[in-house]
Amino acid sequence: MTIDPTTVNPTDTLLPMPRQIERLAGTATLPRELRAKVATDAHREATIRALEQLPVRVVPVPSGQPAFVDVRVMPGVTPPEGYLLTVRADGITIAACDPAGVRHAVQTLRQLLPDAAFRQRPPDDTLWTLPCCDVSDHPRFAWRGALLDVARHFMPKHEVLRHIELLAMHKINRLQLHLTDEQGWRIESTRHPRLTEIGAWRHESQVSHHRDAPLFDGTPHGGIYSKADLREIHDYAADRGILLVPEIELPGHCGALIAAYPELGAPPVRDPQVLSTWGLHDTLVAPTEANFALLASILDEICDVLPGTYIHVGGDESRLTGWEQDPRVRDYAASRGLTSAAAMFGDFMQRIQAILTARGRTMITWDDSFATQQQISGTGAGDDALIMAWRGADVARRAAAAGRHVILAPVQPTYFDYAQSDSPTEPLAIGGPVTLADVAGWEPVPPDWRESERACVLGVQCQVWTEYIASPRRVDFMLYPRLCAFADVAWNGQATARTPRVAHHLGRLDAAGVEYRPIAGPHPWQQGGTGRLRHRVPAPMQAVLALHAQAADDGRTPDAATYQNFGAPA
Ligand code: TNX
Repeated sequence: MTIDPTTVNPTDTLLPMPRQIERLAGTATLPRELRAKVATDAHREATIRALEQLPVRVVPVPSGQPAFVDVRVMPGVTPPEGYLLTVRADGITIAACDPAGVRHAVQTLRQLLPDAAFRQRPPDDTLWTLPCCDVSDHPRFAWRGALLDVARHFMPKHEVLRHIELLAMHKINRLQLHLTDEQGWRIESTRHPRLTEIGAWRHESQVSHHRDAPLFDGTPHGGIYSKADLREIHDYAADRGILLVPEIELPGHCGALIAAYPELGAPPVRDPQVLSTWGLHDTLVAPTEANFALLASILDEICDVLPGTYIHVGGDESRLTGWEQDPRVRDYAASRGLTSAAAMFGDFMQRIQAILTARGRTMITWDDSFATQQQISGTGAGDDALIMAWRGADVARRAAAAGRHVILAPVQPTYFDYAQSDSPTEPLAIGGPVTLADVAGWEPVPPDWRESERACVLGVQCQVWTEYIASPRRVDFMLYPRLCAFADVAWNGQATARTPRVAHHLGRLDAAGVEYRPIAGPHPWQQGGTGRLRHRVPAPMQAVLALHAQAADDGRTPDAATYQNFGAPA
């Protein structure tokens, strides 16, 4: 299906596309003062807030009085997050089983209006007309996530809030904030102030591609979210139906943490620094009783600030050789009868899980951690931590076959830090390409999976890692429009019409002020030119990943030399 912009029918351009939509004769026009009635007291405030996304003034009215919009929240009326929407010339009804469903219905309504409905200050002279229709809708996946890496490059709070607004527009319902890594620790701590005094900034950043001679910008970079900021981000997201999932990396990707508290590092590091280079590094957090006590205290403080169900604790890309070189770790392992690196890693993750379970939280890890568990126990079953599978469908299927809940986040095609085409007009990127067509054509669960394996798939997630993405403008460029196609996959829009709908949807993004990459290629000012962001041929990521898959399944992480052979980050 192609969408002809001259005869376009808004019901053909929705993104994500609802399950069922029937266009009826006639149109409705929103009154400038939108009288809204909410049947359920419990959800009145949330509903009014959701309706305020529409470009008119919302006036709540008590039951018994005439209203243009009538909202009912009734358990069981749809599957979770679903809604029934009717638009008639004389009024609109929304029925949903939960407040999330109401919000999604309002997002659909907004897309049925002219694109100007997406302006922060909608124009006064627009007639807010929409087609009469019946919509019946609910999502395919319960987990429709987006990861934003604020550790490699800090993004100011107001930009994170704006990012949340855009995710909600696409019915994304999870924001994983990658808050800690080698290159930065972003969370205020009262108990452990060195975490931000030391860990929240680095002297400079690597601006050279991993194939070039190292080049640094000589400019300090950093940033902190105070506890109040984080709580605000959490609440702001929750108001929009998005659950904030903090990611605290352990035991690898911990350079900033170890710079702040060097006693955590294994092998011992004399002058640990927040790293200004990208790629894999050798130092891990050492498993010792004292270190677990410190980690418990750090995680506890984060749990005090963020009430969400899930905490992601990384577990990826940990080169275990670091532990073997540390006598403290050898003593710890001996005291617990741990005889292999894999057993030590499994034990480490279990202890972190115990800390989170005591706080009523569910742990999430990258799939490397599952692969290690599988080596130890043979199955990897019997653990309720969620597995986020980044290395592809094979490891995801193994986790699902073991009865583990899985979130599909494969590099191809959900790594939106990768270049969007192989054209030299694309600016520097860490890998790729991942094209819009790759995303639009993605079927997350391969057809040969068994029913029992499919049932373990919680959902899907896309990621923006920010090694080479230093500003929110660049985040927009990398995310849009690929995120639009991703959102449609996550919700279950019709694959055949996906790309034309994305093209049409760009008008809404324009109105919202999103600096997306045009489908035909980057604007001149979005290209790398001849400067630091000049285009480079990306590393052969499939080969790098195959290497990763093999190494993680063998219980090791590829060493720097192997990486170098691929020209990939070391
Ligand atoms: C792999 S996915 C990583 C990140 C990098 C990303 C770059 C994963 C669990 N680790 O640390 O930022 O690749 O594309």
